[in-house]
Amino acid sequence: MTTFLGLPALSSPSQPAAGARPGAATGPVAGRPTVILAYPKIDHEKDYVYHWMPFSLLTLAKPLIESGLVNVVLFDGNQRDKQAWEAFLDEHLDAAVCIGVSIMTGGGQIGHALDMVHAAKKRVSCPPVVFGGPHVNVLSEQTAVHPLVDAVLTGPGQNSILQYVQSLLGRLPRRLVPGLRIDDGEQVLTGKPNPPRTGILGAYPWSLLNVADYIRDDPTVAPRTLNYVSSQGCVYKCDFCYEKIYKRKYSAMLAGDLLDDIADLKQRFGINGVKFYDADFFVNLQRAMGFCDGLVERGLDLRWAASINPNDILKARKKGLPLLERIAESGCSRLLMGVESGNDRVLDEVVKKEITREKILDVAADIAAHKILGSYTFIVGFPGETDAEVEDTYTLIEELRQLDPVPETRVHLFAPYPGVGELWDKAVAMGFEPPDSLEGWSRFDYYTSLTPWTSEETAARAREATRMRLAPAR
Ligand code: B12
Repeated sequence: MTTFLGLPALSSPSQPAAGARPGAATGPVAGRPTVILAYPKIDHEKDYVYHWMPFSLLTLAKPLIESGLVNVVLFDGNQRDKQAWEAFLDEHLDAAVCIGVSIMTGGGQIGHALDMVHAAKKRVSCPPVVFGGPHVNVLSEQTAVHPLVDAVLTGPGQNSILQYVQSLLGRLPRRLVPGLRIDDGEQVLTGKPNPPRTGILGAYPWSLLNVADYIRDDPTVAPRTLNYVSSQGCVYKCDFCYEKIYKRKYSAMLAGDLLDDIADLKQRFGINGVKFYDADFFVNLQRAMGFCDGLVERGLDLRWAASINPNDILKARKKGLPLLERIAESGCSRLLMGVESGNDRVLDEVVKKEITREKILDVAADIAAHKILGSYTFIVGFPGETDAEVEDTYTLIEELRQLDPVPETRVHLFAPYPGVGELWDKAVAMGFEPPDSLEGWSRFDYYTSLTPWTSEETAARAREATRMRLAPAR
């Protein structure tokens, strides 16, 4: 392992301090080791027009930069190609203390990750490669044993990456690194647990990326829309969902901090739309209302979109909070909601959605009455789901499409997420054979029929019922 002499003191950061306005200069400081963070390409759906920011890695970069211990550089494989990765390695590998790679299951990202690491490992100066991200959080062991992987970090990376780097620099014993797992073939080294509470997000180090590359014309939001993530985790129990790994713990930015960040982005990059990619933006109703009120009070004049659980709307009603009014007044143009099924047995027993078909229709009508575009997603092909139950989903879609504005609808095929919920066990018991290696997972495609009980006909019907306003040009 490379050793570094003359390391700067931990307490003397010269890169921006915690809470500094995002995007303040994060230029490299001479003599410091570098942490390379890599976001491998995702093979987007055909005709996909959007650009996504690697918020996972921006979140990790923050504590590293704030420590003053290392320089951080970020490579986004969704923006740059293989040749650019080679040039990036030429520039940064010699000073690198490690390469951190983020992977999620599906979308071919794992395969691209392996290609990138393979290219790095061909070079003599390649430092340890550590994997993290949603796929690692569900299959850490399988990832850790892969020959191209030196270590994995499970759980929220902002609470482990600095400690991992410190351990590489000989400043911290490995057993104190949260979520660490190293499998060198002879022994397995594990660190202390990394709890699911993620801590506060936001004030992302934007200067690690060219923000302009991520601004897009979104026909459902605004011509200059940027993505944003303001919370992690979710309090609901939906049995198919990856968010269960957070054990229903939810961490979110305060409304004021979020507004400060958004105002700053508007001022510096001229954005006029924000699309939130929080699992559920509205878990904390007071925060959500505070955000809406703040947008109006500050005169930010933005359009925005976010995901909501139908129960958030019902809870707000119970508390007498005018949630949808405020959402609409503050410029929200679109609410995305996982409806999952139109059948009450499936909603209750299979999905554990804690909602009924009748209430979904009620909530969707309320959204439409506020002139907000509803975007509803469904899943068909659950283990044990009958044809009649699937039919209920399609009749619900037809009913929803009578609303004005006519909602978007998207039908997904059920894909078992490794290790998440009873549904995974049921799927395996019913003959679903999960891949047993990273190579296998790299070919796992959520948009084709994955389970033995799902026919090509079912898949074709789901595609047909998917009606989204995707491309601005259309
Ligand atoms: C935005 C997004 C996308 C974007 C791309 C993301 C990007 N940056 O390029 C798009 C739209 C392209 C996308 C696509 C897909 N996505 Co997606 N996506 C998300 C979403 C909504 C937000 C991701 C995010 O930025 N989160 C915020 C950051 C801060 O959290 P994070 O990514 O989890 O990272 C934390 C940890 O995982 C860890 N970590 C992450 N990377 C690393 C790396 C290292 C080294 C370390 C130490 C730690 C670490 O630390 C981070 C900070 O706490 C999540 C759901 C969610 N709310 O997280 C789903 C999610 C990641 N997507 C998921 C999936 C399955 C997909 C798809 C494969 C399928 C689908 N139907 O959506 C497709 C792929 C497209 C295709 N053709 O097949 C799943 C992943 C499940 C899994 N087991 O991996 C998620 C969790 C959604 C869900 N609840 O099911 N997605």
